[in-house]
Amino acid sequence: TDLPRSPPAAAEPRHASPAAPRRLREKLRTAARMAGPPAHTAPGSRQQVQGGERPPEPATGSTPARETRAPLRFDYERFRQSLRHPVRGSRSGEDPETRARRMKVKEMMKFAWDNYKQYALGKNELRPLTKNGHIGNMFGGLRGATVVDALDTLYIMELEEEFQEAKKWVENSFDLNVNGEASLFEVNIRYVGGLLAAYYLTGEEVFKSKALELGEKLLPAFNTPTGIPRGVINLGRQDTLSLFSPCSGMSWSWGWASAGSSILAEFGTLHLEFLHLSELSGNPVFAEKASTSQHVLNRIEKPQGLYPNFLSPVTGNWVQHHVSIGGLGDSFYEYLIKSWLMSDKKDTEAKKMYDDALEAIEKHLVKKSAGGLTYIAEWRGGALEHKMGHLACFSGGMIALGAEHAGEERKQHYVDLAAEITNTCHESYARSDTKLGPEAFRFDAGTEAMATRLSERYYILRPEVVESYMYMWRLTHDPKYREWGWEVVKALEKHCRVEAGFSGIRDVYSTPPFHDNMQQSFFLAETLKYLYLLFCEDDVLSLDDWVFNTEAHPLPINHTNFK
Ligand code: DMJ
Repeated sequence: TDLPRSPPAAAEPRHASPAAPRRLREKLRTAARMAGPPAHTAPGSRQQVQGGERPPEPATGSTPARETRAPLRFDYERFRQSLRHPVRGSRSGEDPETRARRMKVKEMMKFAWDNYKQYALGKNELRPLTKNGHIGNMFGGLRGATVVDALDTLYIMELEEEFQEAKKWVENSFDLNVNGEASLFEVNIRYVGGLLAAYYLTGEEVFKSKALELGEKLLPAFNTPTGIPRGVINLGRQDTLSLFSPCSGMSWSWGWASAGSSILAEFGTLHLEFLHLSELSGNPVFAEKASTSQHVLNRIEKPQGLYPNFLSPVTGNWVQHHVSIGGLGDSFYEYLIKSWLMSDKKDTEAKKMYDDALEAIEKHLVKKSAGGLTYIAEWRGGALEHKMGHLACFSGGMIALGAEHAGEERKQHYVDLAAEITNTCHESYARSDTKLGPEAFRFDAGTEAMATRLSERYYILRPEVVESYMYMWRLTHDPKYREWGWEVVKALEKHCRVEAGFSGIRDVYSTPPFHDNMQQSFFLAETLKYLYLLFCEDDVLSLDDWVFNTEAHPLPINHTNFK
């Protein structure tokens, strides 16, 4: 999802402990299988307890952060043996054109990184026109969003020197001792996801320990009556609450979200990362927290089978009936199918929720335009808005991924649906002057797949359309997806590349474009990674071994039949 970047309006009181979720041990059985012997065996040993104040206690819904230290030593070598393909692939027998295109994307990544490093290292994002850094207000005082988001892409592209530069920054300069208001969602998908992926790819302990430390700081957000987290969290340590940092560890709802509600795509986009935090730490608390949201959502009544975007973390009721597979809803659906895949198809609750949700979406929201383009509309309290956001274009890829695992009788249907949606998103690019797509496009008043409002004409280097090309390529091997990806590369080079990096543009229908002076961190994490993978063999970050979190950070599938 993508949310207004504003601080919370007002603090609300911190709530009592959530209901304890069930099936926790079951979820962690897989984790234990991949883990080696405990790092310390003496019961009640103080060694692993931060601050050495008291021994670890069994995790509960209200476990405070300092009790989540790792009792297990994760067996990294064993994990590597469980992979079915070499991470960076075998690279056999490819054609020279595909290789050249892949190398071009690699060069773009190097250019984006080098400029970030030169002008903005340690800030969150690069401003490529003014050649300085941007901090923003989403990450609660954390810095280096671009470094953490870029790590795995640099590694996969074999940009070794640049990867070492990024790693060195994480080792020496990445400070988690901050005390500001952060988006739980953004910190999770970019920082926790980026660090976890970097650890799984390289085995470097620094990434694991930073991911676990940061994960602990997010836990107070879940202290609500339902266990559904609030959207904003103060990253200061709860136990250092004082006159000087009175908000440490407190959480809020976004000021703009109606009636103190939490956002579906925010609290529904934690599962992949949090299960891995439990797997690496051996502490079930993370998995418990994420599973609670899934169980609550499974149980709650849904209007016509659809999931509205706003839910009260206090009452557990829907707050507003706005349904969207784009912003505010998007990655919730994505995490259902990926949770099932990541669990080696054991999390049947997630799979059923995905199947049912997709059926309801198809029944109520999927439409065909007069010109024959399939799109997914939005739903506001019963009325359809015939609009698709750029964010919603990830759904072609998601449906493609799910199609592979649908029953034989549904498989072709979903392959076709995924192809049609991806085609529509491609049209939104093809119909613009820059060959890049707008933030939102509409199907009304004779308009098809084009923005009708000035405020929806911008492109901020988003990945969703090329993400779908990548999944569709892997599913069908239809060469048109590589051609479409190459069109995007050319358009980025022509309209977004500036002297010191890549910039978003304000209007995709006007050339030469006006630049927005922002190189978003997700451009390095996602857009360039998906483009690169589009020109790779399928065994590079194989979908047999990995799921991508919503920021394109690869997290491993827990192969349960591995001996
Ligand atoms: C990214 O941070 C993630 O893909 C998120 O799910 C949606 N918004 C941006 C990219 O557009």
